[in-house]
Amino acid sequence: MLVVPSTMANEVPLNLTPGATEISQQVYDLHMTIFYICCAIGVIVFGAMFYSMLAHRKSKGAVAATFHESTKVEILWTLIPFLILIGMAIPATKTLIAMEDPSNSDITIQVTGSQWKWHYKYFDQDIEFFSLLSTTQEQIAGAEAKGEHYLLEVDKPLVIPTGKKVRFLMTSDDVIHSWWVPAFAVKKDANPGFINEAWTIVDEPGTYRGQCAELCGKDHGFMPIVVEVVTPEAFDVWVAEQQQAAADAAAEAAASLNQTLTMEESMTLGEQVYIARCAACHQPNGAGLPGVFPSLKKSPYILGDVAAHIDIVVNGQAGTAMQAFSGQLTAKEIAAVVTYERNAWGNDTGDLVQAADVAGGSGAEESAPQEQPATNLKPVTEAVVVTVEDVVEEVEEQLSDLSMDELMSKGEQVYMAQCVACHQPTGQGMPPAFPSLVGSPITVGDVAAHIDIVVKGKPGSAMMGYGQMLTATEIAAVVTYERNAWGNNTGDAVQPSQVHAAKSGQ
Ligand SMILES: [Cu+2]
Repeated sequence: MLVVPSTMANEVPLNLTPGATEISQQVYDLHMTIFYICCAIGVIVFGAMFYSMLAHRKSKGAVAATFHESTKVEILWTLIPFLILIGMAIPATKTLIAMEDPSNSDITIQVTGSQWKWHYKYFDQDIEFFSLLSTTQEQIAGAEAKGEHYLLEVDKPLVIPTGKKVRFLMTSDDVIHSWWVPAFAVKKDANPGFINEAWTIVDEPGTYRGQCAELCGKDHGFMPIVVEVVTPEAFDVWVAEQQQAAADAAAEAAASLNQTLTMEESMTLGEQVYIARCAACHQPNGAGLPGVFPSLKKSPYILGDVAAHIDIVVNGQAGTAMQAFSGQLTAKEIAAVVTYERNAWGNDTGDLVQAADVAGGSGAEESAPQEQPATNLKPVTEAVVVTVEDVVEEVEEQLSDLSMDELMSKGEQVYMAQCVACHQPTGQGMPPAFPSLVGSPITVGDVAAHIDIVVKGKPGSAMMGYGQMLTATEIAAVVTYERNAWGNNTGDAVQPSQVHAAKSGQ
């Protein structure tokens, strides 16, 4: 083990541990047998070497033997290693065969690795759940003291009974992971598209910990394994509880479809879900890790169509790391996290999504009336926020004229943040979906029309209205940038006051 938590360091000597199962004991014994054989060979070979060098040294008058090609010696030095290898292969093969024999198991559990969590499914008990790291972000960031089981604790451990043969079927949803619990001597690769088998019988009740042992990406070190081994009676109780909990959850999920959460309730639940499920990639502040995990701040996915946003959370996005969360989260949780994303970090859309919007999927007709009051509310909520900073800002904007250089550098920033995904860094777009801005009638034509399309968007196209998202200065800058970059060279410097007129006319 490369990484031994400091609290465990004194319990873990440099040697393998015997583990907690018969198989792990066999593996340990095998390891020790081979180790002793190696020691014996080392002692004999080095002993013979040093004895020969000392006893037959030149200063004692030793004369080298002159014999050549001794058949006897050649047979001996072939036969002895051969016998040693056979002697090692017999117990090793026995142990390996025993490890690879999952027959006559009492319980079968499918273990699916995914970036970056484990999914357990009990075949006969009809139980399945995800097991996620439960170490807090504060501990990881060093803002809090690290707990005893730092990075080796999960929200929902795997539970198995003592004395029963448990068969594991390992597979993966994405890349290769490896399910490793040292105390069971189980370490098996989980490959997408394949099923590997392993098994264990544990006699000692207790908590056993392990880790993913195959480098599987960014959070490889954050998908630990915890197995609770309990008595068969306690296991039966646990199974009954889980089945009851699953039934309750199903009933609650059904009930939640008719339930309407307030914005506050939705934001609180949404934040919890976001931090647990989304923050690893999109970051706690929504900024993502651009280039790999897109920012959710003022992103077109978030500020655009609600149904499309829900769809991407429910079904994932093919060809990207964005997973489908439909099997992992309830409709209520998805609704809350979508609401959270649409209102956190300055997104402030005012959209409140309910579980019914998510469960429908096809519920476009259901979500339509939902959206109506939400959009009606928007100017109210925004007006409250707007008065404080934005008015001051806009007054300032109207007073100050910006230089061409200032407009161009700010405009480039805004363009790279807001426009580049569709219109591309070179302004060439991706025709026909996203038109080129190089020499286009919009960017070299009438300035007022250009401002108008940026402020209000273009109905029937993917072009959104940026009037609510960007300040007048930002819009002025980006319009200036578009009119002068990539050889457009119109020489037009658009001032915030020009945009302000268009924005207030909205
Ligand atoms: Cu992994």
